[in-house]
Amino acid sequence: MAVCTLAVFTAVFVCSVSGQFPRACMTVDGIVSKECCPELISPDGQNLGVCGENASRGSCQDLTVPDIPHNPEYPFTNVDDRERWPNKFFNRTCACQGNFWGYNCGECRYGWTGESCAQPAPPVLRKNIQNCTAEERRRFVDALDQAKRSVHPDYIICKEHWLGLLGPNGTEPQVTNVTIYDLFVWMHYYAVRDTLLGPNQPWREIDFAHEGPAYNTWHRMHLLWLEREIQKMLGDESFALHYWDWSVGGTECDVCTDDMMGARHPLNPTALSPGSPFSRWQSVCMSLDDYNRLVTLCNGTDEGPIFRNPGGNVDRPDFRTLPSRRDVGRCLDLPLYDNPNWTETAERSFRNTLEGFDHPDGEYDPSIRSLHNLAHLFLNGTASITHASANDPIFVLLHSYSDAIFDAWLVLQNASSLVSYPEEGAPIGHNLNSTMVPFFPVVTNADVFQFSQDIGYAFDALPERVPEGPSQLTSLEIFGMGAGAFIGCVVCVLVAFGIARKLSAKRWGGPDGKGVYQPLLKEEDGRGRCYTADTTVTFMDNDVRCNVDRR
Ligand SMILES: [Cu+2]
Repeated sequence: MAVCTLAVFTAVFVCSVSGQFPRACMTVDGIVSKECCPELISPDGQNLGVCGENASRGSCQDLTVPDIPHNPEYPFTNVDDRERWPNKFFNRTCACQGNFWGYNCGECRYGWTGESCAQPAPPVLRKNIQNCTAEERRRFVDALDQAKRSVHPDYIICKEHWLGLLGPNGTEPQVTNVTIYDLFVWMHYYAVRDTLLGPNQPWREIDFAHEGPAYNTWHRMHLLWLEREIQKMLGDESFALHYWDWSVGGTECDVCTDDMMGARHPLNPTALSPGSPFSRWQSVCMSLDDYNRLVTLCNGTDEGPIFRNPGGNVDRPDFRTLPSRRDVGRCLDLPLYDNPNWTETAERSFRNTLEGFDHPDGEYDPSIRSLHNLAHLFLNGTASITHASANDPIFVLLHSYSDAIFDAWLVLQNASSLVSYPEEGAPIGHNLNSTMVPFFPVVTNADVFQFSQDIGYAFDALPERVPEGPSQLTSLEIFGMGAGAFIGCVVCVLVAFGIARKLSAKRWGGPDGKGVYQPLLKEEDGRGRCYTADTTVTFMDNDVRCNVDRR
């Protein structure tokens, strides 16, 4: 039921109501009928019918999200409006055909373009912001700033969590406008927030975006969403987010400069420099405790400036240094995507290690915060508060790099299938085919467990495994290794010479006889996508070239 009454709200919510949905569906009729199937109007003003039906784009159909068994950490049923997302709100939505997509089938699926969405889209290129020109950085900063100021044309948020989504008289949906960037922040808060069992009775053991297998897929979708919204805002399909390689900064936030994410304020160590537009940004969705106390939701109002004090946490020296390249390399070596019990205590889990609850080599340690978690905590401010972290625009760059590590892992571990991604038993919302809260139209975790280039973007470079570096060794060890290597080489040459003489008719091959070069996955699949670790990707106008380096 989308319409709650006081009688219904007793000890347990039967129908808490909130979410981010198309403006077109948040009418009294839409909310009561639980149907969200808006008409599609073409750019030249033609009415293409409900879900673009007249143009064979889609049709209005039942959407029943299955109740996939999740782990018992969340013990309730029908208490939280995010369960079986988005069925508590809508159970009839547009089902789009082929590669059409969107709440009214007005867009293409990620990775596709063209009038009939039949052409593979050339991946947009996400670059290391340190390698961007001054002009590229300016464009990126301006785009974020514009998104912070532009009201979202199509989506609105509900500003009440329960009783009275339709207002006191049942005739006035309690919804409000939100800017594009603030909706990005709100979605993160909404996925993270507690279940509200009653005034000041939050159930905290729930998080649809963290501490489970969906960590990577959820944040990937979150960034994809923002990237596309900015593309639409700018009218530029080639716009790409960038990333911050946080594995090289050591004790410095090297993107905290006024031409990137904002320098430190000269007089206030926890504020942003007035030379950055981000110093004028206001945070939203900060007051989680108040929302819990009042049983309400973040309504998108301003709650003070962003604060940040990179490396400045004097109480926690272990949070004063960023993760290292070696840490990234070690986590890329973990072959399993995730491991039971698929939470923040999972051991030898690539996901849990990248998320930062394990040591970089995969060993679980409740006291450790590494990789992604450490990068957040290093920033020591708004970006370190889970439910509010997306307010600091550095979140975009930080997660974009986490996503690059995920992509590198997919390539390196030859993860062409969903190996070790649980189909059930993960925390609520984290199973493979669970719909991700609060994306609408619905997207499952499986939908984005793919190579980035299959869903429309690529990175200028992927993080790599790091061999044990000579910097870790003493000079005596280096000398010893050098001498050993020399002797080893001499022995090898002699042995090889002997074998070559014996087998002079045979070509040098790998154990399977096919040669030593083995692509991890197919090199190209007809869409111009490049998969192997030894591949460099060149972007030329609308063309992608794969150059395979056969070392
Ligand atoms: Cu997050």
